[in-house]
Amino acid sequence: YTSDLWWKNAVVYCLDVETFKDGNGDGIGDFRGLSQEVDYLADLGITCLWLMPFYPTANQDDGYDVTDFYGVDPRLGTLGDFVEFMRTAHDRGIRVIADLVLNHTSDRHPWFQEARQGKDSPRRDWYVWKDEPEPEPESVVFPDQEDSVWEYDERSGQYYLHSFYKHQPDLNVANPAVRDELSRILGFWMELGLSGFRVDAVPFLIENISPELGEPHEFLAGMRAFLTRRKGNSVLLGEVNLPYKELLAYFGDGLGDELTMCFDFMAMQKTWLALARKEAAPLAAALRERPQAPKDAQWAMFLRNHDELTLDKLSDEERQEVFQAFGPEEHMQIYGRGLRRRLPAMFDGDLRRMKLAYSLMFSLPGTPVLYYGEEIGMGENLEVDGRMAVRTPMQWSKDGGFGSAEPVRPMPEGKFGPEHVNVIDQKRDDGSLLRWIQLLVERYRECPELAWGEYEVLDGGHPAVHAHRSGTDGATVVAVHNLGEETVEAELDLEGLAGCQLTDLLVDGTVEVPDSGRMRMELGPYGTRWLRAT
Ligand code: TEU
Ligand code: CA
Repeated sequence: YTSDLWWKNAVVYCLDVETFKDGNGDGIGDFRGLSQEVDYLADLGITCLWLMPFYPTANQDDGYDVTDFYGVDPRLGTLGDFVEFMRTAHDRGIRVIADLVLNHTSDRHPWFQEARQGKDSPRRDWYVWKDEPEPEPESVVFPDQEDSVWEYDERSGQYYLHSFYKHQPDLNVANPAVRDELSRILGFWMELGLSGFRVDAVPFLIENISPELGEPHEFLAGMRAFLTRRKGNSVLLGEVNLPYKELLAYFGDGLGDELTMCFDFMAMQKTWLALARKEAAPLAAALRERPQAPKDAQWAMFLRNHDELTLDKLSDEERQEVFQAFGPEEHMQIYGRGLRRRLPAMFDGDLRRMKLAYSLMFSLPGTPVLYYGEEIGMGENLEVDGRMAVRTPMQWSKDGGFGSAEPVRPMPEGKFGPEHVNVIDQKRDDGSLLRWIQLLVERYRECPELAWGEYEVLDGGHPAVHAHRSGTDGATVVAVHNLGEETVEAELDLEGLAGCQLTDLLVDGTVEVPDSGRMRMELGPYGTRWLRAT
């Protein structure tokens, strides 16, 4: 488990500098505030931070509309504050990756302002222009974006492509000059100490590269090679929300020379369906279908993210099952394909079920990615429009504790407000979600076979039981989860472990596998166990 493949069993934590901690009393989170809380993240056991975009921005898509790729949004601090934060994180052994938003810029980026001066602008073909709009995709990504991906620019008399909102014109990545500039951007931030990037909207990024201009995947392989030349063992964590069979190409197929890691959107969505049904089958089926990531690559496992639960891989009726199971209708505002709820609200504070969900996610083969606040069951504010409803300020103490000023962003209220859900209270409570996740992180990091090992989905002997084993020649973990609220008896066929003493990792006990290799165990409501043989 050499460190140069650190991503294989990292524990990634996603946060937005703007909503984490305010260090200068203006009510907006910043790098100075974040630096104050790196110890908190180290105590949690986090090994890698994914920072959402912190570049200068028009701030019309929470930073995913960049106006300068080589700077820091002045609201969040200076480049000096950024470098100081990087040192603070590295001093505690925490790596940092940044969100790389290369599919588009803000329409206020100087490059676009120059390009739209006219058809003969030297920057014109840094973007994608047509005299007539080309065919539209069958659906746009976000329900609140324009329903066309072509916008007519009066000034220069042509349409420009925008895969997302019209204020986000797509860069023309087919243009070699653009690809050179993208390399400069990667190089700049790598020089400032990053360990890689989370790559935004990858399928959209490479869609403009037509085969005659070199394989679209050559672009990703080129990016990976560039990073490796600049700094070995850096990662490209790709947001590729596609079915498994299409997704494999983004790893670089058998070579594994493109994206280092890909989010497992399918397992996330099937996990929610399994949790809704209180049945393991949907998740077991997905994990059995999932191809092994190439040797030096890895799946990134998650339950929540900043774009909400898109659940777009579920059928309409399956999605309704999830919505019905996790939150009273009157509170639920269905946001297009997504569900504007955070995890705890969906369990209505049922701590046992939340703990089960995280034990499942952390034990699934791959690298776990937490979205900030999940570790304390942070709520949402449904009065806030769109995806910003799940991007509320971190809740540090009963009075919020965000900084010396009231946070500019609205806080959650009611039973998920800071008076009920906050870091300080949960640190003091042995039974809290925070302490549970700390335990899961600690055990996960002790068991690299959970991430590296060959895994096999097991028959748990009961519809509500999800079980799988992950092992290498040195160690094996058998993880067993009761997805329902009835006590059940699981029955596992643990061939090869007959007669072994297993360590019960979540309760510090031991159990012995019978000589038959068939193991029975009772699991209480939402009961979960990680059993390790070494
Ligand atoms: O989101 C892109 C995105 O959500 C799509 O990849 C989607 O998952 C897919 O098309 C569904 O099939 C990223 C960021 O996460 C989001 O916050 C930004 O708003 C967006 O890109 C634009 O930068
Ligand atoms: Ca501030």
